Formats: sequence, C-alpha cells, structure tokens
Amino acid sequence: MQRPAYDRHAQATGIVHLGIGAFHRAHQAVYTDDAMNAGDRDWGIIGVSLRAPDVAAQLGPQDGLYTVSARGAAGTRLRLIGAVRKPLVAAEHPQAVIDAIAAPATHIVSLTVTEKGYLRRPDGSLDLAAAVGAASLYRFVAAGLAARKAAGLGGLTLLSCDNLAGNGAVLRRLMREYLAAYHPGLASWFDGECTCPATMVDRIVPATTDADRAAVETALGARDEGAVVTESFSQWVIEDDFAGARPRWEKAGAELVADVAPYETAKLRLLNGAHSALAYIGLGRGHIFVHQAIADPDIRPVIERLMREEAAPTIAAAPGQDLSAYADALLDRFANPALDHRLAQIAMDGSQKIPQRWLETLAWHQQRGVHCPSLAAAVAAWVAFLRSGEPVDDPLADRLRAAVAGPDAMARLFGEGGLIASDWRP
Ligand code: CS2
Repeated sequence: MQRPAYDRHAQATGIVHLGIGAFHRAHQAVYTDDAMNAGDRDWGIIGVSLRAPDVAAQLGPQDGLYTVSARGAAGTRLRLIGAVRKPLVAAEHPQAVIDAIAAPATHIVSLTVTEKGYLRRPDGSLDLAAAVGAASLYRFVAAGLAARKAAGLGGLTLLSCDNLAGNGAVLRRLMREYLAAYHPGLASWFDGECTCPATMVDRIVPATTDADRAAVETALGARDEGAVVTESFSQWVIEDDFAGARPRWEKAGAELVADVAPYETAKLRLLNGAHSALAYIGLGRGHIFVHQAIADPDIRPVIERLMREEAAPTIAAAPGQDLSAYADALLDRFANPALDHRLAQIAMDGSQKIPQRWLETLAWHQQRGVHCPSLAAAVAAWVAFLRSGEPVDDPLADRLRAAVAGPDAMARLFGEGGLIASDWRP
C-alpha cells in the first residue's frame, strides 16, 4: 500500500480547507499528498467542518490519517493519505479556524462546501442574513483576512472546488458582497491581495458505507473510520491565478490552464447533468444505484441523447477537447459495477444543482427554437420526485413541495420570480 513518503509532522500547514467531506479527501488531498511525495513541502491541510462534526470525529482520533480505495475494473487500489491534519469543527473552535486562515504559513483557503454553501438567492445575490450564520464560509474567511491585513501579511488564494458555473468568479463576487456589507474597510485590500481561480473538479465519490469500512478493515488489518471509496479516474483543471505559493499539483496530473470554462461547462452539463437526470429518472423507476440506472435500456438512450445531442452542442470546446470521447468515458464511469453510487445522494439539493446542470443547456436550445426531449424528461422526473412523498433533502424542500402541489408547478419553479435560478453565472 502506498504511504506518505514525507515526514507528516515536519510539514507546516499551507492550506486551510473548508468542508472536509469525502470528496475533498478523495480528490484535492490526494493531489496534495502526491505533490509532497514528489518533494514539495509544507502543504499540510487543516480541514474544517463547517456543518456536521462527524468527519472531525472520525479523523481526529486517527490524527487526520485515512485511506482512499480506488475501485476500478482492475480491482481496488488502497493508499494512505498523510496531507490532512486533525480537523477542526468550526462551531466548536471558531477562533482556531480564523487563526489558521490568518497564519503566516497559510497560502490557500480551498472550499468544498457544496452548491448550497455559497448561500445564493435565486437572483444570484448573496443571502446576507444567512451569510452571518454560524456555518457561513464568508464569516470565517473575512475574519481571517482581516487578521492577516492587521498583521501586515499578504492575501490568499481562495480556491473554490465546488460544481458551480464560474466557481472562482462566483466566489469573488459573493465575497465582495459580504465585505461591502460587513467589512467595507477590507474590500479594496481583498481586491488587491486575493485571487479566486476557477477550477473544474472531477472524481465520483459515493458516501462511505459500513460495508466499505469493513472491506477496508479486512484489507488493512486495522479500522479506518475516515475511509473514502472512489473510482480510479480523477481530474482537476485549475486556472493558473494564485496570489502566492501553491503545491505543484501538476506533479499529480492536475492541469493548470488559462481558461477553465470549456472543461467546467462540459463537466457540469454532461457529467453532472446526466447524473441528476439518472438520479430522478432512475429513482422513479425503482433503481438504487447509478450503475443500475445506466444499465436500464429505457434510460440509457435518454442519457446518451442528453449528453451527445443536448449538452455537447452548447459547449465551445477547447483545442483537443473531444466531447464525444468524453461522453463515451462518462458512460463507462457510470457503469462501474465496483462503485455503489446511490441515486439518492445525487438527488439531494436539486434546487441548487439544476440551474448549471440543465437550465443553461435548455436556454441555449430554446434561443434556437430546438426541443430537448431528454432534459424535458429529466425535469418531469424531478417534479415527479418532489411530488412522490419520498424525503426531499434540499434547502428549499418545503417551498419546492408546496410549489409542485398545484397545477402551476412549472411557473412556480422556473417562472419569473420562481424558486429556481435560471442563470447563476457570475
Ligand atoms: C454528483 C457529483 O452528487 C452529485 O450531485 O453529480 O457529486 C459528482 O459525482 C461529481 O461532481 C463527480 O466529479
């Protein structure tokens, strides 16, 4: 089993990561571990739980160490990741989080707080009332930046690793809105000292189950409460716009580029768009896992059409970017039988995911007067899901259920002033 090739405890922590869930541990933390294995130093990660304290409870007693199981056709590859330190729970130690952001060794604050963690209103503006709440990323980042400025330190790179369209620009705009409202004296310092690169992040990471932890225990001969299970595939495209130092993530295969947009748009509309469609259509037909839904002969053609004929034509591909090969690869990844990826996990937070996954594609075709039967089926399946009486895990759950109860459901969801944003670009 691969282990860290560096002295974990001799490393300073250069990164504070907000949202230390399974995705970060299977993705950015692995690239960072690889960079340190290749000789980079001082890129330890302080992980922060902004909401649930469970990950900190799992990783704390293990001093931040955990395994990643990459499951593919060739079997499972297990490795031990050393980059992550004992995590912090923001609600329990808020000042420690601010101090970590303000520490001289910190260069990067990265985020996987999920779509809803950005606290946007349907019109795209920051929900200023929610943004002063206990789990708000803005509060911690602003307080940490204020302490840096007061100490005469430089700014930071704020690196959004969430599935938003234009994630870097969205974060910059929302952060500015927060500062204008609550820290006006910091706004021009933020503009001059901090950058918010865009990123495209990709790795399928199902929630870890007890059966996964038992399989890791058998392979490892030890219990790993923080184990994460994923696929072999991993991709990270990053806009090369850092305020200061960064790990050489390219040593681990990350692509540093001038423009992330073609990769990010393709990923959101083909991969994530297909995923959400699989989730609602698949659940409606009684499937549990992604690999079951994509094997259903009534569903697969709908998904192929969504990717190849509806999403792909809307994307201005970068030189060398082959969207047809991308769709082929995605179908293989969805079919991976070694990964029990629950449709219910993807079905969560539909109100936050659908704008960038489906609506941008639909709008593109609508302007050209072209119908999108697959996306129309996906929207219908989402509405059926909301009406089904199944539990809806979404920050707007109550309002969504009320909206779909009557005959004017479509207008209340997607019409002017409706619950769902039509465009969340920066
Ligand atoms: C999924 C994503 O849960 C979801 O909404 O579509 O988490 C997806 O697995 C990742 O973006 C893959 O990179």
